[in-house]
Amino acid sequence: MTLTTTIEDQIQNLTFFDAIFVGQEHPTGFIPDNEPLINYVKSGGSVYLFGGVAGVSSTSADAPGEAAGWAPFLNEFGFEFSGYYNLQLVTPIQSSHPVLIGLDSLRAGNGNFISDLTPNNVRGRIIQTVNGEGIFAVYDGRQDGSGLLGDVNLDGDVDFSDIPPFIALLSSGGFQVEADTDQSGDVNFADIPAFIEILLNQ
Ligand SMILES: [Ca+2]
Ligand SMILES: [Ca+2]
Ligand SMILES: [Ca+2]
Repeated sequence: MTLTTTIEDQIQNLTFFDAIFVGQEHPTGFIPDNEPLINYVKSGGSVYLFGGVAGVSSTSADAPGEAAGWAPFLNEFGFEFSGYYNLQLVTPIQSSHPVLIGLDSLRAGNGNFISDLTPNNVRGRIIQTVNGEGIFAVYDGRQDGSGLLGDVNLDGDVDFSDIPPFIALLSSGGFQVEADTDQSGDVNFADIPAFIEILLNQ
């Protein structure tokens, strides 16, 4: 594991890392060029981005600046940070998403809430809320696709032609975001009722 506190230098050479944990630099408020991070994710890299860094004191807190600084990266994957800090500390976890398995609660610490700008594209989505606001979100870029729930054959709409690939996926035990209709983080028989409901509502 490589720990660096100089993101200015490292941001241009990300392929060196297996995964990246990154946020605004403290206390300078520096936010690196988002473009290398976007390219890193698109080429298969994993990034954990945290918000709520603020400055050296509450008087230098700049939540709108922090939200704006990460907007290119977040917008690329359908998200945006709120322009204020949420005062949220310990968050009870109800999510069944795999990244949160085994957790009853998770301490965040006064960050920016996160919104999903593309509710019809579940490749990027909120996985835990607090009072209706997004506090943790994921973007799953393992495969290209529409991100439309139920569109298992990835042709941009949901119809009966999505049934055979859905059944094939159930049999194979594979994963695809579009087939995970109950948004649990895996594809299994529990996804059948929601899949049928989506089909019938088309
Ligand atoms: Ca989305
Ligand atoms: Ca389809
Ligand atoms: Ca599921």
